[in-house]
Amino acid sequence: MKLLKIILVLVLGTLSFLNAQNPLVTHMYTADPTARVMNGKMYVFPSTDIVCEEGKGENGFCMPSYNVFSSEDLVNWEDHGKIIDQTEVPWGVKDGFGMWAPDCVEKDGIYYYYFPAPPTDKSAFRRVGVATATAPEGPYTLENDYIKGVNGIDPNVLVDDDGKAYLYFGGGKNLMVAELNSDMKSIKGKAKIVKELPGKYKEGSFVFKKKGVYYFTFPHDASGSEEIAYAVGKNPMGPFDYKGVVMDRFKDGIWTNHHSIVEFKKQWYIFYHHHDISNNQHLRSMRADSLFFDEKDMIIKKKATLRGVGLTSIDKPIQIDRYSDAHKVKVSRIKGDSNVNWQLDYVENGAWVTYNSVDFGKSKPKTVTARVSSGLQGGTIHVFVGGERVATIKVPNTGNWNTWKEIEVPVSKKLKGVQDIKLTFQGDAKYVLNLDWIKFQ
Ligand code: FUB
Repeated sequence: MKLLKIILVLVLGTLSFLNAQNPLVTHMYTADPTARVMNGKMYVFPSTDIVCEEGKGENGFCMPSYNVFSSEDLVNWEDHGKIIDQTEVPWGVKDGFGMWAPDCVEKDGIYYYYFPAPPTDKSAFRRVGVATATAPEGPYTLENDYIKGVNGIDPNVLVDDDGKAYLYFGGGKNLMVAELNSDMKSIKGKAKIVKELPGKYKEGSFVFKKKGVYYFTFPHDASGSEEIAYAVGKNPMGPFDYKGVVMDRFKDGIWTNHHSIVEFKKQWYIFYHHHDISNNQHLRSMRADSLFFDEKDMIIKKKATLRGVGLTSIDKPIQIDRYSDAHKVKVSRIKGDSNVNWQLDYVENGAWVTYNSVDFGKSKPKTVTARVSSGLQGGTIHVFVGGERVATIKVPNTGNWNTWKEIEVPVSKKLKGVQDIKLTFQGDAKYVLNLDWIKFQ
């Protein structure tokens, strides 16, 4: 089986193993990522966005199925493929395209996958179903019916330290909670409203526990698109005390955000989504960023980044357009490139860009190459590693802004270990160059 997998990977190449900053994968659209540490690896259970056929889906979303991804380093992601398709859900509309945000938890060696779907009995907008497996990547066996008494979207499950489990769900003015029975497939009594949360639209609850405190986090449309907010409490059923915003709302044409928060190898992360690849709010891509707590264990508000998480090794080009911070640059997709590929576009004189956590290992590269274009007189790129200038790249006019050249220059210092990179750009014209990537060799 393992050999077959290796052969498949070799044949399919980057389709199965993907090198990521943000977004995490680029070969398909992935939204609503629920990240879980399972068997020492990070698994992500997102939903899938596809382009809607006329008249299909709801609210502009067409979401037919679920894939599972995993990673050991949060950089190389393996796509384990599709685990559930809408056509297989016994109680679900076979062409509803309404497989919205899912969750998966492990209890006593069984993986319970919770997902919303439109029911054929039309009893609700969404019902929540369960599927079980003995491994996170499946195969999953679907239950014949949805969970009775659960009516809404975005299921999220917390398995508490005492073995009790709680199901959070819903979207709208109210979010709901119910204790799960020990079968993990039915609820105890009636679901109740999680009170004390701010008004206006909320959805996508994600509850985690840290040092005995329950963090109830949720996307919340407080003013025009969703910010991720949170409240804390001492009981998984509430009450919760509203604390503030975890991630500000996007203001660039995407209304949703949907997240999960997880600790992995002593670092906390927030997984969420944006419309990086498509610039279309119905075709989203999952992302991750590091998350930090203050000395009182309150969440420090996170600014979404392109750089994302993990160390970038130098054995591949560094996609510098996924920067940590930047000044006077903009990012756009490279026209005519069949892969999903971005560039720093029309970089201005005086611009700079930083890219953190590049792992040079012991490689001590001798040169750095930049893939550049310029329709004007070009300019100069100064390359700084660990605060020290190590190379200067002179970029000529390459013919036009879409004619790319790779320019290689020597590196003046022995580079090793994990370092932050900074590039500065100078030229005589306002617009100096376009930059696709840099590579150390
Ligand atoms: O992805 C469809 C819906 O959009 C999710 O269920 C919500 O949380 C929002 O992300």
